[in-house]
Amino acid sequence: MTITITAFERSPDRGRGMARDMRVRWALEEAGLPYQVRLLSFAQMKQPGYLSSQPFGQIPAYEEDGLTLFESGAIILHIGDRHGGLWPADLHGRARATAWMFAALNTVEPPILEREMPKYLERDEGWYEARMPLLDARVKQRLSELSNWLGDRDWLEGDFSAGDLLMVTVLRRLTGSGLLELYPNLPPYIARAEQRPAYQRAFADQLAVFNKSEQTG
Ligand code: GTB
Repeated sequence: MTITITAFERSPDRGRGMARDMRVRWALEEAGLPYQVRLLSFAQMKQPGYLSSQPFGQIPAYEEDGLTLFESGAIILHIGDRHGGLWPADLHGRARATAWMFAALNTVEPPILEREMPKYLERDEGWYEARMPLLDARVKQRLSELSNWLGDRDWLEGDFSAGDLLMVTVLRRLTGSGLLELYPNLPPYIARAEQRPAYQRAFADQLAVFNKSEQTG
């Protein structure tokens, strides 16, 4: 069994682990699976050959034993189903972890991305300053609800699961915004996850790719 994922040959996040290969790398490390990485330029991601693996020309894509997958959430569901290690063995435990995976991707991530995009793309628009408080408020609403659920738990449900893995990768997008710190249990939650050996290995590996790309120009 050989697992191959795709990633940026030079990540625009400069090795901060914000791109979506990070969550797949982390899941593979949690599951104890070795994997290879195929590095792609932006131009290669848009080639017909790659679009047959990832229809939207994005990273990550995933290959294993003749199966090609795209969408980081679907990839992580597959890793957990096929190899274990990402949620409890019982059906209810899997269902609860899956609910949190969808919550991360479908409920918490969208307002975070909606807030982030204008910062890069629409800063010069006349409405930018007026719109940001509204986008901040939508993020804060979700963070407040998440913080209330988490309370003094270590993880969203009992033990660490792929729900936490995805939630933390989503929350990390807010690093430096000052919003996470408004909810005192969220920064320690993220820090707990980042201390996991599997996270640290995944982070180091993606950072090494970026550092190498800097050296080779
Ligand atoms: N829903 C898909 C999934 O979860 O797999 C989304 C995949 C996706 O958005 N991939 C991005 C991509 O390939 C990279 S991760 N973009 C190229 C394109 O669409 O042409 C998104 C990302 C990029 C950069 C930063 N950053 O610089 O901080 C963070 C996240």
